[in-house]
Amino acid sequence: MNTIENIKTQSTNNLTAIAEQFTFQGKVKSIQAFGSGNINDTFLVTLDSSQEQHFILQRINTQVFRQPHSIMQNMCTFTGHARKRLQQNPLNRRWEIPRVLFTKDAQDHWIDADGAFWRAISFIEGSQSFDTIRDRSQAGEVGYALGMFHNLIGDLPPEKLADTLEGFHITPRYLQNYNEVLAKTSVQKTPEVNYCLQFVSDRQIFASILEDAKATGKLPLRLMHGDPKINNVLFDAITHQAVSVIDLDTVKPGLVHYDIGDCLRSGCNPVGEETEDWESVGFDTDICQGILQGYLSVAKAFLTENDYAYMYDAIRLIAFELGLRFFADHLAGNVYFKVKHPEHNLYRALVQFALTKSIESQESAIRAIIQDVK
Ligand code: ADP
Ligand code: GN1
Ligand code: MG
Repeated sequence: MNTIENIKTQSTNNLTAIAEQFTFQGKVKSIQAFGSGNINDTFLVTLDSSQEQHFILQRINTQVFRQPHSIMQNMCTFTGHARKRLQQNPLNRRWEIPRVLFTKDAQDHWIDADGAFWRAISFIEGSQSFDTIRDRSQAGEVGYALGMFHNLIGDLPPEKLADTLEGFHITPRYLQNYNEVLAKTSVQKTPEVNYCLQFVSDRQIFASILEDAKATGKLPLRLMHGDPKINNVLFDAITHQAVSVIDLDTVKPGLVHYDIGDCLRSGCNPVGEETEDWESVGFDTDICQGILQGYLSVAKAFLTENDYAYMYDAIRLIAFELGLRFFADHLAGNVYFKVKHPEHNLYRALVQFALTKSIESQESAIRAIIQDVK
């Protein structure tokens, strides 16, 4: 099982030796586990240095990202491009692009004695991330952050970036994988499992809505972030403005709708995706309006009529898709997402399905918001 305990096996000595590969000035003072990601392992390295005092060290989960070199390639291409854009046209507010840090022998990664793949990125000082949105103004900032990200990547041709995670957000592929898992697993039919089985079965046809729109040319292939859940947006600790979008492993060709859906499904769930009280889960339309207003303050310029037409479906689909991914992983024995206990992915699935239901029950209100803000 992919438990947090068996992932965090790295001894402090080993971690220090790995961090030192990326350290040019000062000594490594401390290393602490950081963040709450479901895939990679993240550490904050503190240096005894008068210059940069921190950096982020990450072990890439190579069971998920099979070609970690192409992730680093994409990250260097995107960050270089965005930095150039900002130098040419500076913004009138703080905005940071994380820098890839290199090793002493000029590599963008380090492979340790056990074959694990490590990389380092600059730390955005004076910033913080949140698992839930606390008010309308923060919602606007989250939307602005996604819009700024799409704006900065929008003039990079999609073919400049590699596909770092084949099948990511292709909902019919997740459905196919789910059906394969079901066929080879003897499922213990608890009431919760039965509920999930029925929930997925009722939405089989809907699953292909964005892929069909892509295939028929209604939605163009663009570059996307892939994982803009709200804790991947950093806020200035003093001004509370959004200052960066991080977690760039899934920046690759795709649909901006995957990002819009993911940002809204994570931002508009005030109890957060890790709650075990799935009956309290609901989609907050006020936050939705705030996020969309912030997003469109930057993104209006590059969105088409069709883009707006598929926004509601994107919100519904990405919540459903994540529930399906969690549920399939539960059935498969927790092989993809890190878990804290054996039922963790089942609970997460129930949360996303409750959110999907809440989205479906507010379809007209959400469609009206999209019309209103566009
Ligand atoms: P994961 O893939 O595990 O989600 P992230 O790259 O999102 O990893 O990092 C986990 C957390 O660490 C983030 O939510 C954020 O709080 C913090 N973090 C990551 N990168 C940076 C950075 N460059 N500067 C400041 N904080 C960061
Ligand atoms: C994973 O790594 P993290 O926690 O930022 C997942 C996302 C999910 C998210 C749900 C590569 O993101 O797709 O939306 O968990 N990332 C990958 O919390 O699968
Ligand atoms: Mg993250």
